[in-house]
Amino acid sequence: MRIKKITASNYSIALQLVKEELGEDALILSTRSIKPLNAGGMEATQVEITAAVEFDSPKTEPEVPVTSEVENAELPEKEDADLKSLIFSLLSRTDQAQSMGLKPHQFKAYSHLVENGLDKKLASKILQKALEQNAVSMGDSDQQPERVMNLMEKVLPCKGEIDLSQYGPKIVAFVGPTGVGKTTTVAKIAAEYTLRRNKKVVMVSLDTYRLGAVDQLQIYGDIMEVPVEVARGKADLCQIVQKHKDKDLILIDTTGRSHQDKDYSRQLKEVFDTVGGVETHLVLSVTAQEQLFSATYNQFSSMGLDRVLFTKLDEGLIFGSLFNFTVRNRLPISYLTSGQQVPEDLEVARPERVISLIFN
Ligand SMILES: Nc1nc2c(ncn2[C@@H]2O[C@H](COP(=O)(O)OP(=O)(O)OP(=O)(O)O)[C@@H](O)[C@H]2O)c(=O)[nH]1
Ligand SMILES: [Mg+2]
Repeated sequence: MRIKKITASNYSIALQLVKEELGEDALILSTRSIKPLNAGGMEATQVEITAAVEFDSPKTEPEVPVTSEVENAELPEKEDADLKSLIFSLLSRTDQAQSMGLKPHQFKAYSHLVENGLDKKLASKILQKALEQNAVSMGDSDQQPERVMNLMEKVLPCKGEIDLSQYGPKIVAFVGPTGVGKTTTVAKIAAEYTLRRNKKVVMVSLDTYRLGAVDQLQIYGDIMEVPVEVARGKADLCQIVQKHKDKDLILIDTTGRSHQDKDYSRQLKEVFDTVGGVETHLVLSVTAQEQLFSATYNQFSSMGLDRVLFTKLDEGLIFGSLFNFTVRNRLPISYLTSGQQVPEDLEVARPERVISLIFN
């Protein structure tokens, strides 16, 4: 292996020099900004890239002078990190994968994961882990997708269906942004437990905010012959829970609110704390931007979320964001929905299903 330090006035020149000096396969080991020795505060900051190449490749003489030994004063860490991320984005995907220590035969899997929305760092970690775990046999690139899929299945938290094994009624509330499918999902779950499992279910609407919200739930209730209650606050909800203490499952539908409504989760928490023992499922639509997932998580996390439920799989294009969100926040997935039909388009989340979505 040949290691070389290249110094230049900016990263794009330095990168060009690395390629000229060490060839296209050069691996970037580190980058930093430096000030030349004796810089009296007037001279321009330079950048340094340390790169390596496994075998010597043909090189051409650089057009810009290269210095390899420069005593230096480093820039503040944040600035250095920004520059590193800038240079990282300038690299081709192959270079990026190489700079993360991935082997050539892992590039394909890495690219596939990233194209399907997986966070680059997570994708790299998964592949590195797969390599560690299969250090001997990993050379067999044909089997790599299965190995990576198996590993991803193991780290993806899924908690399965609502568990009714506890004594007394199970209370489950569904919270999340507007229009993600909370009410429809409540109806689907009510139908599953009433019609298919013969359980006693009640649906409660905490949504008195939006016109027609109660009617929407009531229509489902009438069709399925499942009672529907409306709670206007914590006292109402306590009474309803008391009234239905003989039921197996109490499903609470809530108003959708924008992630900017910071006070909303505090209000809901107050209501649920008064009732006690409420399991909370955050409902997210896979059609939303990943940034909205994070903003919504920040909005609701203080109330104590127990599960995440993803809707509108039928409208989604790429599914890496499910993995990113769930693994990052360690919030287990409960259900997935993939259509408007009640109760058909509901399934209990299983890791292999989510991972197969990512791998198409
Ligand atoms: N394609 C598709 N549409 C869905 C799915 N789930 C719900 N919908 C549709 O999404 C729209 C909104 O559904 P709602 O259940 O009213 O959503 P909500 O979260 O209760 O909305 P708000 O109460 O206004 O916050 C409706 O047209 C549903 O039929 C799904 O899995 N796939
Ligand atoms: Mg609703």
